[in-house]
Amino acid sequence: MTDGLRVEVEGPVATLTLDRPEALNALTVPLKEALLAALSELGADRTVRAIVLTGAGRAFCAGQDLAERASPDAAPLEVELRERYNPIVRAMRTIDQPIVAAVNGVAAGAGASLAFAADIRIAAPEARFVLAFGRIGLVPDSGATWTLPRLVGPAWAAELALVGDPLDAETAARIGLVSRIVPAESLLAEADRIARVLAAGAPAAMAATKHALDASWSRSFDDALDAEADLQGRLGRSADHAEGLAAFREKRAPSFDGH
Ligand code: T3D
Repeated sequence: MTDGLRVEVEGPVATLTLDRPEALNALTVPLKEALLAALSELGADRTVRAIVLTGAGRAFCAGQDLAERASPDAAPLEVELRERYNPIVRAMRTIDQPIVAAVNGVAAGAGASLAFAADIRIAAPEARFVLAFGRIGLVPDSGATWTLPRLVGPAWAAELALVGDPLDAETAARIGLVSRIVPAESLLAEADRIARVLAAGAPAAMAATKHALDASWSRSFDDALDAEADLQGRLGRSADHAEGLAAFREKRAPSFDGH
């Protein structure tokens, strides 16, 4: 445990639990620093192949800790964003491992932005997303103005960001913000199962897929076709591709070692 973050690594899957349930896992400076450090360390650890992000207690994350923000010592907002929030969500998008957000309860403000920055989101029926920024006179941040329209399209992004009504899990699933709803008692087990499926994939292919999906937003169709051909050429020469083909021929599960 470090400053409100629990890091558990079991084989190829790391689970990061935001663990300040008394404040709905609101983000303090120590928690943000611990989260960034954990993402950086795990991102560099080739034995970790997938990451689960979740919250302890009844919330996923209530965003910035507002008690800390009220302190006269708090950094100006733009500094806090540039030095802490942005590096966290940037790390989530740039590390090679896919991240599964298990949204166990309310995800508000930058807590929602963290969920949006994951690769896959699953939610408990109790989950809700609150773009709480407007209520306190701020804009969506920590990447939400970029991630949200890409996840749900411009119409729902505008409704969520401007109207700001809480979005329940069922509606979140209907509009594609979460892939599925899982009973609370099995949410973490399901997130772990998905993470282990991801972890069993060829790591270079997983990473290339994650980054190609992100890059697609700033590419033309022709550029995406070119990029796919380049990636396929590189991956097609990999030992993991040969292993995948051999496993198919031999009717067994592949064992990818990342080469
Ligand atoms: O540095 C920067 O500021 C820049 C970055 C900004 C990004 C942001 O995240 S801005 C948005 C900050 N977050 C919010 O505005 C959300 C505030 N919280 C809420 O609106 C509500 O708490 C929730 C909708 C999340 C949940 O409502 P509810 O009714 O389920 O719970 P509650 O009773 O409001 O909260 C329970 C406890 O958690 C309560 O403490 P208490 O009274 O039991 O001692 C409450 O104060 C605490 N809590 C909830 N959110 C925060 C928090 N404590 C600190 N910071 C919070 N964000």
